[in-house]
Amino acid sequence: MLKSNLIVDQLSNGLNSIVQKVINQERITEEEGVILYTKAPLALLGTLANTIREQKNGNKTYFNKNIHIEPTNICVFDCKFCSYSRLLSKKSEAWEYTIDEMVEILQKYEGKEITEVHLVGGVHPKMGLHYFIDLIKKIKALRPDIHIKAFTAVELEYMCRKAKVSYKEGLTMLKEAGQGSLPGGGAEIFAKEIRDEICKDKCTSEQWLEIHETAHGVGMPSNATILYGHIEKAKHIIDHMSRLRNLQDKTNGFNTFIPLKYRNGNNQMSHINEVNVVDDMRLYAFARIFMDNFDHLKAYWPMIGKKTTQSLLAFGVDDIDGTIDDTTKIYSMAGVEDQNPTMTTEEIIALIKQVGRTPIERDTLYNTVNEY
Ligand code: V47
Ligand code: SF4
Repeated sequence: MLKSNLIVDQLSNGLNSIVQKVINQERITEEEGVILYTKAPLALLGTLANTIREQKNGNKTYFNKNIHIEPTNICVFDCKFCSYSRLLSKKSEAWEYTIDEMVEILQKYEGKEITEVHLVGGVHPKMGLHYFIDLIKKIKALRPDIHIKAFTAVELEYMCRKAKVSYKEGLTMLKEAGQGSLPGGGAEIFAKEIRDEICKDKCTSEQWLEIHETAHGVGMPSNATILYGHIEKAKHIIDHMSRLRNLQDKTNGFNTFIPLKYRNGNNQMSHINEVNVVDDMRLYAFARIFMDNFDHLKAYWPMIGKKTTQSLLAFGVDDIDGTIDDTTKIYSMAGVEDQNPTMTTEEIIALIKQVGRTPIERDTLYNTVNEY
């Protein structure tokens, strides 16, 4: 139990009973979540989140050694927040790698200790299920030891539909080729009224959840995300987290939850201001409190920035993703500060140690690779 009765005594009744539940390690409801998220002072959210973080993960802060391969930025969909995709009509700013070119990217890492390839891109009409099965087999042939975390539910929905296979069939074929898990992208905001505004034409929330449930069923764990800080309200954030919490109760197949801050560079929603760092901290701390059945909370440093990542290690976060080696364009195209995201192992270790945490290199499934 937390010893913060002094703080609790000072709170108004509505908040007091909810905070007491959190202290007693009882699950809070969606309604209670809305009150806590909107009314609790930041310091209180932070104290609760940090206590839960330390109960679950102690002082440990996880990172991994990974690279991203982004097969293409051509996409048949048109999400309003996306700074990265190019429609087929705007091919001048687009790329589409061949399988050989992607294998060559990986060949450059021969002898280097990366444990994960994060393979995600736009939804290209000509890159289908069998193309990606071939790619995965070739990556595995080159580096059998590497974990392939590949394809958002958005890409999977499209490739299964085009190949006329069920999600279970498609995911089983990818798993047999060597895919290990799914990343968390494409979730955005599940509430229909918001999803219809920001990304109407891609997979629905129900399809996203069904694909992740099916992946868990065939033995592939996955991550989950939320895209926050645009037109959504507190009730949409909590509805989103609640749907993920319910699925986690059912399958226990999610490795981590990753809040993604909306960045407003070069997209159709650029008129929307980005939220401030206090809003970031509230969101992460609340996620740590509400998502009680998730073991890990990840701050993806290329998107949120290195300084905020350090602060978030006191607000519930226990994982900061990987070394990346400048292999992703998603966030640099959205205007983030760090245009060439890469950190050496030494830099990641220093970033974590500077704020008094213990760096742990993990693999994709959170097995310890090295302690520092
Ligand atoms: O689904 C796109 C987001 C996601 C913007 O699973 C944006 O380990 C902010 O999911 N501002 C894809 N976000 C990336 C993703 C991810 C990244 C790192 C690790 C993992 C993991 C998953 O990027 C999209 C969307 O939510 N996104 N545009 C933008 N302007
Ligand atoms: Fe395509 Fe993904 Fe960008 Fe949406 S977020 S337009 S699905 S690349």
